[in-house]
Amino acid sequence: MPANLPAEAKAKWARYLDAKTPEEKLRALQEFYSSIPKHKGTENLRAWVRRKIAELKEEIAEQKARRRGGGVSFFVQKEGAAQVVMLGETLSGKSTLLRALTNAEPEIRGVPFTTLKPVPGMVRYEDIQFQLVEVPAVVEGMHRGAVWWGSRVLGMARNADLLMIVIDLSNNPVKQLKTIIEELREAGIMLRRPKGRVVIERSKAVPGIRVITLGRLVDATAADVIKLLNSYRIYHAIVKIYGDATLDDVEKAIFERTSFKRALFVLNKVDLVSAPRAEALARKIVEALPDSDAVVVSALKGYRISEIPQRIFRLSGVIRVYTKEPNQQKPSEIPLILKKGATVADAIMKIREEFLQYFKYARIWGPSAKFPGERVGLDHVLEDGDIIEIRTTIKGI
Ligand SMILES: Nc1nc2c(ncn2[C@@H]2O[C@H](COP(=O)(O)OP(=O)(O)OP(=O)(O)O)[C@@H](O)[C@H]2O)c(=O)[nH]1
Ligand SMILES: [Mg+2]
Repeated sequence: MPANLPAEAKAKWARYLDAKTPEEKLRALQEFYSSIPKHKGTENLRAWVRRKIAELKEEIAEQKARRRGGGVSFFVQKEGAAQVVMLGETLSGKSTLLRALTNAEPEIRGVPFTTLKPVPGMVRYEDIQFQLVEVPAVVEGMHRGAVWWGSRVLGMARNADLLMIVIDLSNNPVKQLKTIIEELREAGIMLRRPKGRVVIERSKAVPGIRVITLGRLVDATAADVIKLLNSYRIYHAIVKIYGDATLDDVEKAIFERTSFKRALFVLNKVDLVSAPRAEALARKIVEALPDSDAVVVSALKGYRISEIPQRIFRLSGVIRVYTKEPNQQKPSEIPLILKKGATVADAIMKIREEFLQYFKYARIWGPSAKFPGERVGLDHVLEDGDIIEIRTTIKGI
């Protein structure tokens, strides 16, 4: 970028966003692609759209195969607070870990490429659960079709909330790390956070466009952001700005191209190697990728496996917020799952979007409250463990 797309292309993009079925999306995206002018500024965008088109084609082919009753389905419905996709070379111990952490029972045979379709399981952490999904092994060159599952696995990684990267310490771990990071990079999945980040949540319930600046807009005003979004025919959305973001970053966010992922590196089979060297490697990984985490384990012996759920929770960036009815003492037992940085408005969107229009104020108990029962507005940022009570102008609520 900057892409400086003509109005025609922007209109086509709007049509893609409104498309419902994969077939409609594919058609709209192909039309969008042909309306993008070819120059240096649109190179990345065009590459990204081509990738998206290829993925949609696969999704459609997979659906067809499923309807005929054949083919392997790669779609795993998200469950729990976040979906964690396990990536690793074959025999790194993904299935052994999945068995140790969840109730899933994937096959373990000690033979390469034993797992050839996604296997999900649930990991519990305190009062929430995460979904862990083992997928077929990472292979060098998979992004350009070295194996048939290549783009499907990478697609699942892009769709994941968090990655778990499993490394076999006993078999040239540095090479495995390089291969996996390179395959991800080629697929547009970055493990390093960009300087600024923009999240656009489209919702018809939002009256107009709300720009929430949690960081800084470097080269533009909120009015510029609204103008840009309107030029893409986006009229109802919450735009969140983190870090130092530019108008370019906002435009990238329109195309959902920021696919930064956090990863938990699980360095497995420490029972076969020197533990201090393994720990040194773990430290090096976190130094190089400060948004990631690394832990040294033995899935076979159960060594330090119990640390994994908490590390997943910390990396997932989810917070738990408990709702309370006015005039009641006890909050809900099941928490609302929100993202770190979520506001009262986000919590309301999860509970009942219509409440946004009738919102009066919220009361907060817990970590984000200055004092128990503090009255706050829609922009108040919530924290893990908060209790929230919502007051609206609707009688009795
Ligand atoms: N010594 C040792 N062996 C392990 C450990 N974890 C897994 N293994 C062994 O490594 C082999 C492969 O384990 P799997 O869990 O099947 O590996 P995978 O990554 O799921 O492999 P694919 O599904 O084929 O990609 C099996 O023989 C396991 O018993 C460990 O911590 N230590
Ligand atoms: Mg396996």
